[in-house]
Amino acid sequence: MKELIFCVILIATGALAQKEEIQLGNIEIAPCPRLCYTQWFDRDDPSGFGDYETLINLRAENPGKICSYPYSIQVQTLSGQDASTTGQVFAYYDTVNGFACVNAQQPKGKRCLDYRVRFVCPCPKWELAEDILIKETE
Ligand SMILES: [Ca+2]
Repeated sequence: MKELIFCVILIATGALAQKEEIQLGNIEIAPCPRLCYTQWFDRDDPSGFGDYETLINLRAENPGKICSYPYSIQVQTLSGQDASTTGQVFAYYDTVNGFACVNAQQPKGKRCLDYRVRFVCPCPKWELAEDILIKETE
């Protein structure tokens, strides 16, 4: 995460413009990875114990689609409302476990809403290759 924040700062200040590597004094910095969102995943409904969008299950069901170390996770309801604004309680909501909303943990006996998740990962190689191809043919 520290690297990502550093990259964002560098990008914001224009320090990375058109450069594969930059030098700050004597410190050489590797190029920052380009980041992409994965597709949205909605593998569970809250009809049982809750809505379990866990990384272990998502990876098993979508091989190769989620990187090993996502930079961040985004969660929203199927209608597009951000999870943090629903007032519901979450068992976990992170880039290690994924996301889970447990019905029994919700206030006033309410059931979890149906959520979907996506992750920020380094862009897939084919996408980068396409980008390079476009630049070469311009
Ligand atoms: Ca769901």
